[in-house]
Amino acid sequence: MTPPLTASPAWQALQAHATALRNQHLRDLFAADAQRGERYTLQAAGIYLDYSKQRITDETLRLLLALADEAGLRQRIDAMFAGERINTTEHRAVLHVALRAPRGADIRVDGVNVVPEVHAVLDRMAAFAERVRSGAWLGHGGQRIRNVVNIGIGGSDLGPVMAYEALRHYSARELQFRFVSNVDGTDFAEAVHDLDAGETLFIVSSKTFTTLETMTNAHSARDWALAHFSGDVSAVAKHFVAVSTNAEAVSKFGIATDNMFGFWDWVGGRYSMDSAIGLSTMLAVGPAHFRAMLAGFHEMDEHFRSAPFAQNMPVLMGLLTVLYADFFDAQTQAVLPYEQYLKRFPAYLQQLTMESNGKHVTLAGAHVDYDTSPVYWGEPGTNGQHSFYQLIHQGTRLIPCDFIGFGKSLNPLGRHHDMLLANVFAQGQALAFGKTADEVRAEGTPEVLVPHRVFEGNRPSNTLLLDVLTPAALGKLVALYEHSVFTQAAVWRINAFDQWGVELGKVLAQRIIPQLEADSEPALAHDSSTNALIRRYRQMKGA
Ligand code: G6Q
Repeated sequence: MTPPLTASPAWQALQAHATALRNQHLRDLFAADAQRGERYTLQAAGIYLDYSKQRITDETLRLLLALADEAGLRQRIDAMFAGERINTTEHRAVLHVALRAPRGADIRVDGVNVVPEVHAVLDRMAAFAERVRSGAWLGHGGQRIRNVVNIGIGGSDLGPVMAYEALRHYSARELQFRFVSNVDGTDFAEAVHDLDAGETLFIVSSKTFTTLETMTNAHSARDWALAHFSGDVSAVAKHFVAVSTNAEAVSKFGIATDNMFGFWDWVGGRYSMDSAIGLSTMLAVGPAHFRAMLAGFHEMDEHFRSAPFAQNMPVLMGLLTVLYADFFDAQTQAVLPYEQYLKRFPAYLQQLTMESNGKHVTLAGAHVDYDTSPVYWGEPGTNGQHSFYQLIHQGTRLIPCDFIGFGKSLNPLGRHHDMLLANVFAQGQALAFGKTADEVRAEGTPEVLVPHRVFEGNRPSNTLLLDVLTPAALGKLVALYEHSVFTQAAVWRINAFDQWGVELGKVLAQRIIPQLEADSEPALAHDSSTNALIRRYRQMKGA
């Protein structure tokens, strides 16, 4: 029997090593090695990673790599690419890598090559996108489509929103894009407030086509559109398309399967922005840019699959996350893109990382006795600097940071970009090296203020540099984090591809909905708090 992770030789060795490591300061590590800032760097798929400001030595890296070997990471990677059903609790293969495999590649599920199907859907999406973008696709009343509203939630929303914002520079400006996810009616009402239904296309994006929020919004959208067309249901065909794996439910809703773009059960929701779920992205940026994004994803996939672990960027980043979560007690991880277009990237990553690795049992069902995913969070720079960075610099918690910067701006404007990048470098520097009491005193600071102005430093960070935010660069970046998450899960022996934790609340809500809607006072048998809240709400709404 395999010993528990915490009893394994690699884990134990790392634990012993980390005790000494925790007392080492980055100032000393840099002082001891003039080459450190160049040695602990890596270039892969056009991304430059500087991890020299991590609290590591050669020995730490050796032990982390041993942990990856012991975890069977190589075999896990091979199993994913081979289409094995590594999502064991749902008995599914995990093949988002097939979504971006080039035409002609061969990736099999149960002996069937899925790549031709992937490209067949991409081709249909492209033909549709071209028709809408060129104005050949007309609304029911003969108007050109000017507004695209994606209705979806979770994995069917966060990727599309993030990618739309990230690639806005490349988008067709004559089309407006809106995203509706929340079951709060305000989300839908505000999204369509100023839109003309005659020139609006809805994409109902739902893998299952049963999700409460999405179906509720889709029905409201249908009502809203049909009100414009005096109830003429034939208008649905021109104003609604679906992205789903559930053809039956799609046609029941009234969307012809001709207007449905499919995907497969081996694509997890949070790994689906590069499937047909990315239809809004393709409508925005066009098929060529979408394919360039897929090529970027693929380049990182190939790097992850083939690079030795010591030079494997997602592997190193994943292992560093494990190091801080389990050996430095870091509770969170900040992702700080210095690129305005990536403003929704942290929100996207929250689902990717936390829904994947927020797990408390191993693949075998045993309760873990170590921490799994940290909380991921962040905001685009430099805004965060004027807000929560205070805590990162001088608070009591260790928060590893990923800084993401680009060599060129898509909107070069005077000195802006140099100032932006100066801030990236300055923040990493301040976090790592801080400012000692002697340095503070030397500036003439009154003694009483010295402790307040000391920066302890020794706060770790990665700096990721890319050339410019292209569709390909976005693909590379997303794949980098996907595979970092995969690496973490392999070490933690958890299933990164299920999400049972979102089920309970959904089931309970289904029980409560009729109690809120009932005409007469329902008999309630919940706990006393839930009972009282339901009664109070019924009073508030005047039931
Ligand atoms: C993602 C999750 C979840 C899912 C949504 C929407 O990995 O499974 O966020 O994407 O619940 O599901 P549907 O696409 O089925 O509506």
